[in-house]
Amino acid sequence: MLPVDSLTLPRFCGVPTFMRLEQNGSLEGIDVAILGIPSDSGGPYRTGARFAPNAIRAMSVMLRPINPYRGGVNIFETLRVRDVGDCGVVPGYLEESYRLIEEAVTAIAAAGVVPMSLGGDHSVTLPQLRALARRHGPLALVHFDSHSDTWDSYFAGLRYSAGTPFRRAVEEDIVDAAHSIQIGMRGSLFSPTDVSQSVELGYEVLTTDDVFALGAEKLAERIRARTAGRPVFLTFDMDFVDPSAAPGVQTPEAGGFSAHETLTILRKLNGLNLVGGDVVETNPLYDGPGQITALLAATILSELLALLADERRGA
Ligand SMILES: [Mn+2]
Repeated sequence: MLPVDSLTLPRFCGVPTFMRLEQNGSLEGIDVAILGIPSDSGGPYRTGARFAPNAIRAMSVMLRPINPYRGGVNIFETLRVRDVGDCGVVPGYLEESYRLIEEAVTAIAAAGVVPMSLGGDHSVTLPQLRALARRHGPLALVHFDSHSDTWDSYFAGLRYSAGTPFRRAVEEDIVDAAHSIQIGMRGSLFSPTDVSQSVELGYEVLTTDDVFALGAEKLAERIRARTAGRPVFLTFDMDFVDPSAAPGVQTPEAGGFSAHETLTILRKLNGLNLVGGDVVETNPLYDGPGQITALLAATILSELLALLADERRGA
C-alpha cells in the first residue's frame, strides 16, 4: 500500500500514478481513492482538462509522503490510499459523462472510501456531489475558485457546464448552502449580480480581497465555523491561483494568490469532516514551462490528503 520509494527507485522509472501509489480499480482495504475524471465537456472556454489527470500524476512523482506542515504526518502510514485510475467519460456529451462519474463515485462511497478526484473541468464536481449526498445527506461545500460557478445557464440555455454546478447543487438540495463557503472570487463581472447571486442562494462568499484582509489563520476559523462538523466536500479550482503560478487553466483570472499563499491557506485548514474533494480545471495544453500548474495541482491534492490524515490521526 505504500508508494514506491523515490530514494530506492528513481522518479522517472515506471508508469506514473498519483504520488507513485499502487494503481488498480479495487476498493478493498483502502481509506482514500484517487480518481481521475478526464472530462472537459463542460468547458465554455479553453478545453483540454481531459488531459489533466495524467499530467498531474506525471508531476506528482515529485511529492514525498511526509507533510512537515502538519506535525510531520506520514500520509500513507495514516491513510491507505490507492490510485484507482480514471472513470469513463463520453467526450462532448456531458450528461452521459455525468452518469459515469456518478456511478464511479457512488461505488467508492458505498465501499466507505473517501474519493479524492483529479478533474476535469469544474462541471465534474456536480455528479460527485450527487453521489456523496446520497450517502451523507446535503454537503457543506468549501469552494476555492476565482469564479462563483453559480450562473444559471450558458449559450443555448445549457444548464450543465463548468459555470453552473453550484447553482444546480443548491437546486438539487445536495449542497447545504447555509453551511457552505465560496472563497477567492475576483475580477470582472458579467453582471453586477455575479457575486450576490451566490449570497442569494445562501452561500457565504469571500472575495480574494477579503481573504488577503483576513489572513490564512482567520480564514481557516471562518471555514471551520461555517461547516460546523457537517460532511464537507472541498473543491479546488486551479484558477483560484494567480495565472503567473497556474497558467494552465481554462479561465485564468489576474490578481490571484501565489503558490505559497495558496499552500499556506490549505495548510492552516483543520477541523473539517472531509468526505470528498477534488482539484479541477488544470489544463495541460496551456501549462507553463516545467508543468508548473500540474505540479501545483498535485501538491494541492497531497495537502488535502495530509489534512485528512491529520483529522484521522487526531480522531
Ligand atoms: Mn470553477
